[in-house]
Amino acid sequence: MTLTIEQFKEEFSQTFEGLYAFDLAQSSPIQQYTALGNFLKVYSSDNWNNTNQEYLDKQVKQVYYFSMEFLPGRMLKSNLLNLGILDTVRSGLKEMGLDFEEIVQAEVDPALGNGGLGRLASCFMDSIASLGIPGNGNGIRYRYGLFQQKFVDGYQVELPENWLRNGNVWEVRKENKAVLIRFGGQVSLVKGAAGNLKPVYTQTQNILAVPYDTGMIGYQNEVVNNLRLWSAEIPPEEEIHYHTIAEREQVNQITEVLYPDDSNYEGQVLRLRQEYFFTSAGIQSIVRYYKQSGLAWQHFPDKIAVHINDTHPALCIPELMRILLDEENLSWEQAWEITKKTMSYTNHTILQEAMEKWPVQMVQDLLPRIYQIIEEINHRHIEKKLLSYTPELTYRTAIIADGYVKMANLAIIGSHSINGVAQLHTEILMQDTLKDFYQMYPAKFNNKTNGITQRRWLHLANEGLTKLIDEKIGTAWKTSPSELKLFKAFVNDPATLDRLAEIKLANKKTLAAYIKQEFHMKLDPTALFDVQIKRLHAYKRQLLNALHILDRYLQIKDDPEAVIQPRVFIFGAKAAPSYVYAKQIIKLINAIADLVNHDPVVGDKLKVVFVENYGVSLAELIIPAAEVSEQISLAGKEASGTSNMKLMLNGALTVATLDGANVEIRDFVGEENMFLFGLNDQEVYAFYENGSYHSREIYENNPRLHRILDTLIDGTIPNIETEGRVIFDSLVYYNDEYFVLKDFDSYVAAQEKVDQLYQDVGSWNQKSLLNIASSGPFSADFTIKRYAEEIWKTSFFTPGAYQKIHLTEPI
Ligand code: 26W
Repeated sequence: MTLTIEQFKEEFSQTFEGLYAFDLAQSSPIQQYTALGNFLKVYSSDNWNNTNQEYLDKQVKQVYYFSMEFLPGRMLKSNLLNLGILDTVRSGLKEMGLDFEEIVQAEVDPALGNGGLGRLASCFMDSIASLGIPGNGNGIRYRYGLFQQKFVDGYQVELPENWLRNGNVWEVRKENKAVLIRFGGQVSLVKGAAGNLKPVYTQTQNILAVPYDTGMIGYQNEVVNNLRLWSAEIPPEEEIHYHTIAEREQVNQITEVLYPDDSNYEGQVLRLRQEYFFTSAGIQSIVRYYKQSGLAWQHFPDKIAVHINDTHPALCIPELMRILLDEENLSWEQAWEITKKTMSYTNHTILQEAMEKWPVQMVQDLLPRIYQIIEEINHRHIEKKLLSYTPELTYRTAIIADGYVKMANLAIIGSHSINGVAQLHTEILMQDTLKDFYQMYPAKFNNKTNGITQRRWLHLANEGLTKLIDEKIGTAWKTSPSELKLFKAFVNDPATLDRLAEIKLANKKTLAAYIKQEFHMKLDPTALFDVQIKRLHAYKRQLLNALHILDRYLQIKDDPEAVIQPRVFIFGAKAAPSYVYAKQIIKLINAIADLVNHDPVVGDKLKVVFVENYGVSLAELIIPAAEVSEQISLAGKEASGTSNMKLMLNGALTVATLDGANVEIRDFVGEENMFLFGLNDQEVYAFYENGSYHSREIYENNPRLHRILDTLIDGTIPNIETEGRVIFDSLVYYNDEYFVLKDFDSYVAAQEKVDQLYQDVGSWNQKSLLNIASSGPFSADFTIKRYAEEIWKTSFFTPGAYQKIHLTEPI
């Protein structure tokens, strides 16, 4: 199916008129965008329908990726690209006198996630569809996304994100596919006709889960998969029972807002309601779908794979058990076999404070039947494992212990596969965090290093670089990411290196223009652009970056004449609203920015920009302009990281600890092409074990650092009386939990090397090119291929079209 510019103009105009019944010339960008979205929905509807139909007809195995979070970013451009009509539509709109970029910007970026976990889920959706894997996303249609961040006097303020204000063109409400979810009440087991026990529920609260489906369009392969997000409503037949506003509100609340926390577990019942709501809805709809096939239950795992993205959807396990036992009358043994074979789980964090565990009483009250099933799973697990393992070890793996239901333990016991998200992370899980389970189930453990989609993060975000790469090595890298390595052949080609530098400069200018417009700050685009973009968390050590900035500031003040490489430090980060320390770090960085940016002695030598409201769209603007990528978490803490991969793909050089996927980045690009520093994870563990780290000694014995730290409390930085003191104390008197002071000297040394290398323009560009050329292995296409082959056992089924993705494993 090819679309000519003329056809597009004609059909688009018709769509517009049909929707709005007035002249296109009078329309707003939001209306133009809405019409274009509608046009695309119709344009891709055959593919969507055919994909569904073929999956059904051929009874192929399908994967369901359950995730509390998705961060798809704006979809217009990527849908156009994937449908192969980006250029046609762009030209058509131009001929019609419309501004394509303005239309693109009119789309809201749906912030239905916190950070890495949610964005990974969306990169995976792109790769799953692009590889032609029968796969579906399953999540929550939050009425409000992650808060909008504003800075007021340097403090983070959170505003509601009403992303559905102008509707959502991509979704299709399917009220005919709704399912009922039961909460609370009492459950008793009564003997059924066949002699088996059947639960009888009384006084439950019934909620309707209504699905909204969005097509996940594969890259030029005619595949359109499905992302299904659930919304909570009062069941029509029960309207009569909901008298008060408060009662009605309680229902809406379930899918009202995303929990804005990605690091601190809060045992709130509303979150547990959300988790059960979307897992039950998803599992019920899968079972209903499967039953259409008429196949016997034992084939369920041959047709269905359910993936649990972190522990948030772990209730998939008891929910499938419930349906198989209570509604389909299977025996426990049959149901358990099927459930285990169906489920697989990814762990995304080793932070103890992020581990989900629910008070027993809460689970019992909200989900009485589910609790009974979890209890039985736990009971059988303990009984069985006591035969082969010591009681100590066995009880450490209990799902229910100390008055809590431990979700990671449930996810592990109920799945056939458990994976970490980078080699080092998986190693830490096996050797430390989950070592008891690793001893019990070594074969369940495996690694799947994260990846990112090169189509959004290079092709769409960085058209200049895409054009250069296409010219040099052809376009195959879009579907065969390992081809990017061919770009290495140009490492000694001055013309290519010059072009690379020109493209980077152009991207820096674009970013500078945005920053000028939005934040009224003027940046010198020839300064070095240094970027740290990720959620704000102490372990990610934005503070280390801040201390280094202060170090530079003091040097400039000491010797204003000294020649120094001008640098712009760019931060993007949201802090969880309840995470006081993280918010204090934001205030500190904003205060440093205020001080530094307005000091005439400093001028262009040093600028600090903290962009407001960081998210996918801003990332698309910042990443192509980045020259240095800050990946400076304390070793052993960052499960993988994915901004590291996106920045590398766009030619930034990485300053990094050996943490998460940085280790593999080092393996592929070589340590001579990045700037490593700091303790490694073993050294950190050794300090934990022997308790020999004393940050105060560093403060006392390191004059340079002493002076920097004093600026936090001596008035050098205005308006941070409280924050400066708290942060100072955490570093000096509370023993610096994340070893910021310990790693400071080696961090500064690495940064000095950055400056030196930047003087050598040719070498810098060569390393930048090598980073781009070495980033193919971090394509989500590879990651997904490994999930599909090794965990889900799904086929690479492509309805109608020729399978376009060619994945030769990178070396
Ligand atoms: C409080 C409940 C909770 C706990 C953990 C909510 C969300 C989480 C997530 C696991 C946090 C998260 O996003 N983790 C990140 O996952 C990325 C994708 O695998 C990794 O690249 C990051 O290193 C990891 O921090």
